[in-house]
Order: sequence, then structure tokens, then C-alpha cells
Amino acid sequence: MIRVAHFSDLHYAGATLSEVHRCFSFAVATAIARGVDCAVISGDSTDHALELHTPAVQALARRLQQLAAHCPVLLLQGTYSHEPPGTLDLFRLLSTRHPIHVADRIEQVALMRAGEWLASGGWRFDSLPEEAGVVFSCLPSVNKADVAAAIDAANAAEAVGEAIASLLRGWGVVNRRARLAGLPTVAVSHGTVLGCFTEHGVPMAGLDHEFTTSSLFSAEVSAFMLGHIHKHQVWRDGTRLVAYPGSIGRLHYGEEGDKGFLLWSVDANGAGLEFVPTPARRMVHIDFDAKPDMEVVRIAAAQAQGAYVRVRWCFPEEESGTVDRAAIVAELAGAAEVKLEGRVVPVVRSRAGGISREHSLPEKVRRWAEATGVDGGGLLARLERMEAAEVEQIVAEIARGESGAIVPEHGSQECPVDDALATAELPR
Ligand SMILES: [Mn+2]
Repeated sequence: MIRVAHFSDLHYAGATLSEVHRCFSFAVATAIARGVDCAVISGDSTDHALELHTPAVQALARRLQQLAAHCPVLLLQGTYSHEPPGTLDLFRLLSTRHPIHVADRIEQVALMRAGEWLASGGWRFDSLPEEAGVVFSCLPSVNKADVAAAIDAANAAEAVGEAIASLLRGWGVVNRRARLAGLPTVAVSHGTVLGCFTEHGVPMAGLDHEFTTSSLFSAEVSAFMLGHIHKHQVWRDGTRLVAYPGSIGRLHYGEEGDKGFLLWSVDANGAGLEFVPTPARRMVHIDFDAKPDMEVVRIAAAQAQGAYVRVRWCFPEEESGTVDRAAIVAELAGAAEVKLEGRVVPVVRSRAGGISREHSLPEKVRRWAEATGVDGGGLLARLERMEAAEVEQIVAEIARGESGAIVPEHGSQECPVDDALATAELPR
């Protein structure tokens, strides 16, 4: 049995540094204290291309060094936009007590009994290395654009899914042999499982996802360690498990649930895991589709103590007055950070802003006329007449062409009122 610490989606960068470094530092220290035998980072160690002198690069390198002082480390290539190809190469150069292996191609890697990494020459081992202690199968992030360039572009997403399914089955042959030989087996990848949930609670449906749970289980590993999706989730097939730890820290407003990492125990027959929460920041968002309601802000302030708070509002331009930003900030004095995002909807885009808040039809017409800058007097007079007079009376007036009546040009006598409105001279 081997114990593996599995971290993912660290997203080190300048803007995320305080959050992710606090969480990853906690995770690394905890994993070491718990005596793990090996550590895996399943992609997106960085958030975007970073310059060498930035504090985020140093902070990440320091933690990797701390980790590799304790046990062998496997780093998997994540999404290219987060982790440009070559980013991880730098960490191969760290001088550490235990080796760091960077998996940036499709391969199998054995963690040898002596604690060294030994990679397959091709995409899998032809025969299991003697002295192999654990067999890892590594599938870095798949660049769909590469696949699209190589094959029929329109079906690239589905083709990727099919190619991955056959790759995983191909690994299955080797992994079955490894398990029969009593070895723990692990797969590490970075991608989306069909039907999984994002950190915002949105289910990932459709055909353009890399994995299905059945394709993952066909790799025949005891533990499938995934990255990419920032929400922790687990799938089980008997004693074998597939899991995302989720991101190490909380990166966006609206992310649900705890953040953390996984402590796996893996043997030839199956795996167990423990989710360890990190001290991720709390984020509270208060959204208004009108001006901020100070009473709501006041109530939210109690749960916003120490949290990162975002207040968002939105109101139509024709509503005069401004929002008292200072009052909102004062109300949320106990928050770690307050972000104010106000949006004023311009009249041209609101068309008839505020109309839904008026109760009577004449008020709505008046509001519409104001918002669109027209003289609504004629319409209001006709509306009043429509409400007061009998239908027959109005029809008779129109038929006689009396002054004040609206005469439809192509009028149907069946529905004079509608036609009257339709042909009235409305500004566009
Ligand atoms: Mn990510």
C-alpha cells in the first residue's frame, strides 16, 4: 500500500498568490506531517505564463522543493493557457532529496522501489520494469487544436474522446498485469469527465469532454487522480476510485463547497481517499438588480466578517441619484476585502427602463414615453378613451372618422383597438 498526496489546480500567479500560497503551504505541511510516500500535482500549477522573477514562481518552487525533500513528486502538464508548455521544465532542475518527475507527454512511469522515477519509452511499458513499486499512467492535458489540425476538425472533440478511450483501454492491459503482480496502480490526467459538476454547480454535459467514467475505469487502475475541474468529486467502481481534489484555493466568487486536497491510500486491489480541506478564503457575493438595498447589506454584513465580499448592482440611467459607496464599505467594515461593482444601464439599451415597476397602464405608457423621449400625450388620451368608453362606441367613432378617433389605414373592423394601436405613429 502506498499513500499519495494529490493536489491540483494550484493556479499560482501574482493575483492569486496570497490565497493559493496559504492553501498550498498548509496542504504541503499537512501531507508531510501525515507521512505520505509520494505527491502528485495533476495540472495547472500556474495560472498563466509567469516571468521568472515574480514572487509566485519563487513561492511555488519553494513549496515543490519542500515537498520533494520529503518524497518523490510527479507534476503533470495542465491546460496550456494556464501552464504554457515548458513551464514545468524549470522544476526538473530543482536540486531535491527525492526526484521530481514532469509528465508532459503520454507515458507510463514507474516509481521504483529505490524511490526513482522510470518512464516508459513509448506511451506504455512493453514489460513492467523489475523493481517497480507503483505504476503511474500519465495523460497530460489534451490540446484539441492539435487533434483538429491532424484530423477532421469538425469532429475533433469527439475524436479526442475516442482516442483517449482506446488509450485508456491500452493502459488497462499493462495495469491488469501490474495489479496481478501485486502493484498499486495510479493514473493521472487533466480534463473533464462527462456529467461532472463545476465549482459553480453547473453540470458538464455534451460530447466535447475528454472522459466518461466508463472510459476512466477501463484503464484498470486502483486510483484515477484527476485535475482541471475545481470542485472535489469522486466516482467509485467497486474498490476503485476516480476523483478530483478540486482547486487548492478559492479563486472566484460563487464557488461552492470546501477547497482542499486528497490523501489517497492505494494498493493492487483498490484505493481509499480522504479529503483534507485547506484554509481557503470565504467569498460572499451580494447581487442587486437595482440599487443596493442597505438593509440587505446590513444583514449580510454579519456573515461577511473576515470574508471577501463583492457587492454588485445595476440600475437604469434615467433613475437619478448615485449609490453611496462609502456607506456600503462602512457597513462591511469587518470584511477582509470589499469589491464594489456598479453598473448603470444606458437608456438606449434599457429601451423602456423602469416600466415594469409601474402599476397602471397609463403610468407604464408615461414611463415609456419618458425613457424613449417622445410626447406620449396623444397615446395617453386614446388610452383613457379606450378604458372609459364602450367598445361599440369607439368602433362607431372610428367608422364615422370623428375627430380624435384613430382611423386604421388597413383596418379590420373586427379588432379596431389593436389596429388603432398598431398604426398609431409610434416613434422607433
Ligand atoms: Mn484549473
